[in-house]
Amino acid sequence: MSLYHAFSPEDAIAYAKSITGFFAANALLACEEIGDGNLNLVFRISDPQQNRSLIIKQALPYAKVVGESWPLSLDRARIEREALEIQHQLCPELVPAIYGGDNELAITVMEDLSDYTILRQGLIDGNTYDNFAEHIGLFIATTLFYTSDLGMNQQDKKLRSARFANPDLCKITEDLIFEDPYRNADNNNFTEDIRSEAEKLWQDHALHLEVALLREKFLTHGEALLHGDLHTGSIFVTSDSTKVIDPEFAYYGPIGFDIGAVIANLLLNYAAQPGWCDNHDILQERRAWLLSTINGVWNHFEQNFRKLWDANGIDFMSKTPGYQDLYMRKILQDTIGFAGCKVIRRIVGLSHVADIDTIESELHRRQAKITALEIGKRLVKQGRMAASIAEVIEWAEAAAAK
Ligand code: SR1
Ligand code: MG
Repeated sequence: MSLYHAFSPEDAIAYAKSITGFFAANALLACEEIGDGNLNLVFRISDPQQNRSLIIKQALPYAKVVGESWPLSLDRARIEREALEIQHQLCPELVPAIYGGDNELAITVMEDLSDYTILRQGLIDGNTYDNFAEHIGLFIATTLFYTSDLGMNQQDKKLRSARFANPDLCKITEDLIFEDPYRNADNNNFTEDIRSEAEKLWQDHALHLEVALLREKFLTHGEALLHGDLHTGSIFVTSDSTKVIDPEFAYYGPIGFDIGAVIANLLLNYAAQPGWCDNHDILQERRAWLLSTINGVWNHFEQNFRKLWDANGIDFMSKTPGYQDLYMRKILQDTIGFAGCKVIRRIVGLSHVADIDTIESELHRRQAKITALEIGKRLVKQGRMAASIAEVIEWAEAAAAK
């Protein structure tokens, strides 16, 4: 019989007490469920007297955002924990510590980051994080290089990729990002004031062709062990530290997908800015910071990835002159295309972003959606021809000026 049951706060406290050595045996523990994502329960268990705390994350057997009609495999908790362990080993400063877990209960026990802010909320509040681009560029380059055929034994990689097949969560991405926004799907979710824009997406065959090519890459290009859902809600920040969480969508996929996720979410915040800031100069400053951060994310990723390749590339053929440049160009183009898809899905698809949906003014909210769609479509349509990240900056500025 399966041990699995969805935890109550009391169950979470009992489990936390059973972890040897973390809390004192007689500690009076408090627990709150703080999960605000689409899929899981998240408990924070603390001993206020000793000022010690930890997080227990538990997968539910269905998508919380929709309900029991959308079953999901509990094995995603194991996948998330194993991905976190690999990422923590590669980037200890940039990933929370993992204290343990249980596959049958679908839980992971990890470091509490309550003194950090979720990057999405920090950006909505108008904060800027000057070390973020460097940190996330390093995280992406290191985790993707050392899990790819360039940086790890290629037979071990094949065995590892089998442990990260993750079909249920890949299906969510395949449907919600690469299909539903381009047809009149039941799962779509958009306001009536942008219906005509949504309908344009359904008719745009040039756009569909590019999305089909990107979808094919997502389905077939197992380049590296991706985080798989690297939006600004999966990243904790302070002014000088960054921690990446939530890799439950981890699987072997195309490298540009993770970089595209970060860039897409910075662009969504960029499109939303007039809804959060009515001072023209401050608005321009924030937008300039977002664009220079996008530039920085790509440049830090590229520099680190090339450096790792030159120093630690594992095989003879990957040192062939010219190969690295072509590879990096392909990643850039994939990154831009995936970023475009990820922007579009957050406007018309099932799951949105608070950057836009919580803007108070209806007028600004609508305008943010229109600007985001304009940027997203351009990225998807032109990504395959792009030669530099500067083009993304140019297209974002052009859409915002309309
Ligand atoms: C049904 S899950 C919807 C979205 O939430 C996650 O964060 C992923 O982005 C997924 O697509
Ligand atoms: Mg998540």
